[in-house]
Amino acid sequence: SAKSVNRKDADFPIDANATKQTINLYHNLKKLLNKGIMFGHQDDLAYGVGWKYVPGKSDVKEVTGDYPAVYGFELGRLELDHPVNIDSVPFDKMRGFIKTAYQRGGVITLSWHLNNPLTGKTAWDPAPGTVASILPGGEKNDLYKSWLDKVADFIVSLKGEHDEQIPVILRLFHELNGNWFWWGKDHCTPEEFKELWHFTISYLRDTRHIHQLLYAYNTDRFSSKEDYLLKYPGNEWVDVLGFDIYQRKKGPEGNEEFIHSADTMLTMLDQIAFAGNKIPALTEFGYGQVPDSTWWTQVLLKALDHHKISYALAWRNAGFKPSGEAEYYLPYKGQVSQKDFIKFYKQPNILFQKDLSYKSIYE
Ligand code: BMA
Repeated sequence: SAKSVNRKDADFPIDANATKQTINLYHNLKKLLNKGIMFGHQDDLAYGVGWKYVPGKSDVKEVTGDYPAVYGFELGRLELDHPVNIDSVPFDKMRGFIKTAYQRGGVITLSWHLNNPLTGKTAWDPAPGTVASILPGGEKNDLYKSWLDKVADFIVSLKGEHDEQIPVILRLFHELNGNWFWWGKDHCTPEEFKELWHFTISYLRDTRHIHQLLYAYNTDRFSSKEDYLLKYPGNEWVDVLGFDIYQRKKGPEGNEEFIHSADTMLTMLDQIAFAGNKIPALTEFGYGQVPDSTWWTQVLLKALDHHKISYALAWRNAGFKPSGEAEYYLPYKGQVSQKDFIKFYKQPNILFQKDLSYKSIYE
């Protein structure tokens, strides 16, 4: 006899009214944990090293012949009604990239480096009291709600070929244990952070009735489970658990440090996610300019290999900035780690687009 399932106890997204495709995505992400780790890239379809907005182009595709499985995009400046985001990607182009990626069975995740609503400066302006100011009763709560409305409108505009809403993993207030963003470590209390999280999710889900989202909580590097969970909003409020990690130190010592740190944190993340029935992911990673020709198989793979995580998202191939400085985290054609990246690509447990399909992700 079919007993009715209590959704609170069952394995579902935190949004009890999530769309069919969103629920399917949630279950498929869990299923795929047994198959491998999906490889992701921020702004993959928008630009790469030495190019911008070439239809169909992608640095990952140029090197491997395949697209990533996960596509990250960024909402920063949407809150200001700007037509282009913080990294100069026009929002109407982004909508097109997201639709393309979705139709081929790619997973979409969005980050948001939103400005500081109290000072009007950037996300990197950690003015004291900013979080408190946007909570209900705070002087900037109305402004914050108007920003959430813009994000909501954009998300609602993401539709597939049958007018269905495109599911998105929304990665809010990332790297919350670092001190660089206004929502960061010393700039709000755990209570304030949790309230901000609850308010934001409630606003999008219950006030704006958006039901195409999975919500990702993600820290920067962390030292213990307690550290990771210090401001955790609770299992009722999060679908995906992750952290961000970058290799900063070059050479063998830097490599060892990265493997050890990533491996240690992934072990803790695996345990926390398993206990809470959540989806673990490496929500952002990179080694700037990948100066080590075998970094993919000798460093990253060693850190990832024993872990069941849903995806690993490499940060953006911004290329050469006006300052002359280059920012990229994946090889492009001719880059020193290109060959090794192909070797990494061929690992059976590292999944790119050809390993997946619309059916295996959204049905
Ligand atoms: C940072 C850098 C910046 C970028 C920001 C938001 O890590 O890549 O260049 O503007 O992310 O995407």
